[in-house]
Amino acid sequence: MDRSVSDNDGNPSTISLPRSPSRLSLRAADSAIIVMLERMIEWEKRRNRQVGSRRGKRVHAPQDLISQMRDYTRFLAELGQVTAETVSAPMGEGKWSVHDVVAHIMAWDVNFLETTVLAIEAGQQPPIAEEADFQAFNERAAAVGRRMTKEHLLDKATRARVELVEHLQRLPSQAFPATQQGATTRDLAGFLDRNFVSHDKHHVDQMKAYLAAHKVARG
Ligand code: NI
Repeated sequence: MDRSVSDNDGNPSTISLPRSPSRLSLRAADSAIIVMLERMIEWEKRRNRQVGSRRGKRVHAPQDLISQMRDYTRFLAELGQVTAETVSAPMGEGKWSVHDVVAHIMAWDVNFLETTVLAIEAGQQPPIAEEADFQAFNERAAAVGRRMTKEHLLDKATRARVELVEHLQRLPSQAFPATQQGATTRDLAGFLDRNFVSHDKHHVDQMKAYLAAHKVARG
């Protein structure tokens, strides 16, 4: 027997509803949807592979972003080897300490997981703010951090980043380039690049420069 005929006749996945169109036309509709979904998935994959410039706007592969976000925990592990004195000393006149910056990044990790990632995971479309570095929030984060020992802070900061990364990994790939609804919204991938990958790099470069200059103080 011809295979295609047997597939058409006996496919158990054929949906039969009362007063539905014929089985054949339902199957045709199913196939059309499957073809369309396959095209969308292919398009999505191609788009995600493109890391670079498109009309001046960078397009990011979610897995690259997530793995770069995970890399931050390696820096935190290195800080375990630095004395608490070096970590808690201001990096310059009137500047934050390494301790403050770690508390700052941790606060954004926790905030972003709670306000945005968990909501997307639950099928909602939370607004993604364009700018996430607010003075009051940052002051509060630094103050909270100063109540913790270096070890406690590094432990909490590491857990916060690991948890954020784990939740991001659970999101479907289509959550990343999708523009979320809201007045001042951006796509999740662009947001992760600016407010996590680039933000991490900005602060880690600062902290590494400071630590390199204070190598003598390493314990
Ligand atoms: Ni910052």
